[in-house]
Amino acid sequence: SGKRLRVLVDMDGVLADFEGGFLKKYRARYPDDPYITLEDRRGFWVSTQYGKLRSDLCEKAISIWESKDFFIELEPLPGAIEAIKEMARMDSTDVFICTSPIKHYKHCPSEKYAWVEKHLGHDFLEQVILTRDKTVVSGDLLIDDKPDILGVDPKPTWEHILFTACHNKHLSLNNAQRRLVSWSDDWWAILDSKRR
Ligand code: DGP
Repeated sequence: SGKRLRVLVDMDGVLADFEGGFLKKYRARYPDDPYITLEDRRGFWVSTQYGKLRSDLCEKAISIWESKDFFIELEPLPGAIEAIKEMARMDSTDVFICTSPIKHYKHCPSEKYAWVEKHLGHDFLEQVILTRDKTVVSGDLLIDDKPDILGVDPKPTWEHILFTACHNKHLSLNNAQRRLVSWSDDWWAILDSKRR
């Protein structure tokens, strides 16, 4: 067919190691407070699980990702940079990074652009979509580690592929939902399945 494939790729937890970066900086800043290992992480919202551990830890967790340099210093996840570069080079394929900035906007949005420039190059800034509502963005696929992606459009155009992360690996999915376990997994097959 002559139609192009549009792939939306989430940033935190899919391209950038938000969870690892968070834990490292949380432990460095609050060495005497308890923490949750990545093995024990459950639920998308880090602050919710920390708040259940001890109520004051909710705001301590938030203080980490609201700090300057948190987002720019996140490490790429294994294979992520190579995969998205290869995907962007494929014929008839348009790739966009679709990411929700936190509402504390002092550092996060600019550092997300800086991260893309640092790891993917200046030209890739053309592909960045910052939105708090991914349902209004159209595409064939959305690769994202958040289990429930909701917004004003009840019927988004994309198929959500759940990218496995420490917080979602124990979840059982609906029969229909598909996963990408890591960037070593067969993402080419998922794209192929949408081309026919
Ligand atoms: P996205 O991955 O595009 O859906 O963006 C979600 C952002 O929220 C990402 O930067 C991770 C961050 N995040 C993780 N846990 C929490 C939390 O408990 N509270 C807030 N405000 N943001 C969180």
